[in-house]
Amino acid sequence: MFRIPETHPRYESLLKREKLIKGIEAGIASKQGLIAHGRGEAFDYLIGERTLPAAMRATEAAAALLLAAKKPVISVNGNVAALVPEKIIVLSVLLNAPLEVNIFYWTEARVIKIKEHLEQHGANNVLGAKADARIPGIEHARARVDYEGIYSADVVLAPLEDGDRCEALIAMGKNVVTIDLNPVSRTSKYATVSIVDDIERALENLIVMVKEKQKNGEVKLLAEYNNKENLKAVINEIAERLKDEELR
Ligand code: PTJ
Repeated sequence: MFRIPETHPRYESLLKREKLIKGIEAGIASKQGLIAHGRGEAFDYLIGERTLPAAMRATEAAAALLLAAKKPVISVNGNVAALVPEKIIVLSVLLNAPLEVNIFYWTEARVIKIKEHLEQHGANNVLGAKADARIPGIEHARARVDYEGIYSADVVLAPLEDGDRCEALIAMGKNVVTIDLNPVSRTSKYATVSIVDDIERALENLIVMVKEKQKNGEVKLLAEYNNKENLKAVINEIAERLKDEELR
């Protein structure tokens, strides 16, 4: 991995790039994943590389929804596996929600590599290799899911998702939680709860909130949460920040 000095002002961001490149070299992430990451980076720059208050509210709603789920499942693609394997496993254990490998740029080899990578990081019961069911209404490989996993889940956490599948999962009657730095993506608009934040920060916050709610025995849904309103708040918060940005 290219060594980035910790003193570099963009250390965290550059480290993520290196993790993704390592993921591509290991056959976990797709090359297209780099482009998707670059789009995410651009939004994160506008956001100010921190968690917006509206994103925090979405994260709280997501924690409540996932805790109240009867059968939550976490969908994992190449970027998620390369960037945050440990955190996604911690969340999976806390929620008792299996991880399911589900990739857009499908190859069997990559499904197996991602599964093994997650297992090496301590995950067990990683789904996705069976692919014995199809999500109705989508033509591409992401339609392939495990019957006992995403197909029969009531709540799906699908970070860095594409809009098509999010829409199809909603059409199946599921609740979908997404993590996507783009507040105007089709995924963000379709999801039940859209967390507009970087995957790493969002998972850190989600883990803290799930733990807190579990400690307090609190699984109440956030009745006042409205995803469209929350996305509007995100956009306003980004616009306000840009107005205040000092140009040097
Ligand atoms: O491993 P595969 O084959 O499933 O491919 C994964 C990617 C991400 C390449 C694939 O799902 C894809 O092409 O996704 P999209 O349609 O480009 O959407 C990815 C979304 O994730 C975009 O809206 C990005 O802004 C967002 N994104 C990228 N990096 C991050 C992110 N959101 C949160 N945190 C990030 N680090």
